[in-house]
Amino acid sequence: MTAHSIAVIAGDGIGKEVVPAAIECLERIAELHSLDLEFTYFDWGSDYYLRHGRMMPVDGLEQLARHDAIFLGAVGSPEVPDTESLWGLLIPIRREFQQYINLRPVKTLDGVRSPLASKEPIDILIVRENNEGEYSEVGGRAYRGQPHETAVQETIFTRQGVSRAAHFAAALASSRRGLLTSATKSNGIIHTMPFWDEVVEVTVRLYPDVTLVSELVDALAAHLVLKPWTLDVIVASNLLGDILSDLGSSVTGSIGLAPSANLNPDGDFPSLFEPVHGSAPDIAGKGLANPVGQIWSGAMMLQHLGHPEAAEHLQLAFESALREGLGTRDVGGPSSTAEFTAAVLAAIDV
Ligand code: GGG
Repeated sequence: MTAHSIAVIAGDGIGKEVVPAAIECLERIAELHSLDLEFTYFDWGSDYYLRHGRMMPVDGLEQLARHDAIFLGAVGSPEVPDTESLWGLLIPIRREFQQYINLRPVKTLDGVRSPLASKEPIDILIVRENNEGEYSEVGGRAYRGQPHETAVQETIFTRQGVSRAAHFAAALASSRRGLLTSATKSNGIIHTMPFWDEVVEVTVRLYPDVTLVSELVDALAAHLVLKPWTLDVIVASNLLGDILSDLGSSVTGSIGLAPSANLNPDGDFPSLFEPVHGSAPDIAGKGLANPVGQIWSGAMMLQHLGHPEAAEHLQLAFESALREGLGTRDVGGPSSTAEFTAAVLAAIDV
């Protein structure tokens, strides 16, 4: 039996509902595929912050480093400043463990009500650069409270950072339809974005079977809404990738569907798997949360841990529950979080 130790952080809001739902499915899959998944639970997040003044303990990263993977729900609470919840937990994990790729699939799923339901199937992989770019702590505020108060925030791109994201995306495109679209805004952002374009172009030249198209992000946003089926792999900076993936998943039906893998492709550190959505405090505790993004993230984790058959089994199970029209309300279905999870468990056993 293969053993994997998995650190579980349900976090905040609907994270506390979708993580247990996904763990139930993972446990059933583990049983059927003879996998030994050892889950260790950490009560870190905004409640922990309200008790201790920090999102995780001082040695939190050291504790996580002992695990093979991290399974996260959501972070963010109305009672804690957003900067604290993100920079106190998720961003340090992504950085410490060199999870420089955030892979976010955007895919049409049968049985999901979508604003674009009548069009072609969508199958896009968004590769978001995950360690630098617009998510930078370089900057500051001056003259607080005065009329000339000023805020400065620097964007940081490094040749190494852009190049490794471009390599990852180009290799993916090469294994698929061979089309790589790079999101940029080089006409307005005149230093960092042309540098991004230059490094991506030089890198992708090493993949002769990949066609690179650079699109201004505003045009790409429209493209994603109007003709998403013509896109294959998208590579984008930290902020642009985040925005495009929320948009993409909404086009396929709901942000609640979208999974993500924060990958350390070099395998030196644990990777982290989380849905794209946040903590959604407005629906938390009501049984309305869609657990698909979390369950799908679990399938991506199984794939990453070297169990493609188990991953596919889980993927087919939630796709089948959706196809039967048993989705949650956000995708036009009748189910609560628990009812949909029960439908996935039943599909696993078929
Ligand atoms: N699923 C994790 C979560 O809570 N994400 C919300 C969020 O705003 N994440 C920021 C980011 O991915 O940059």
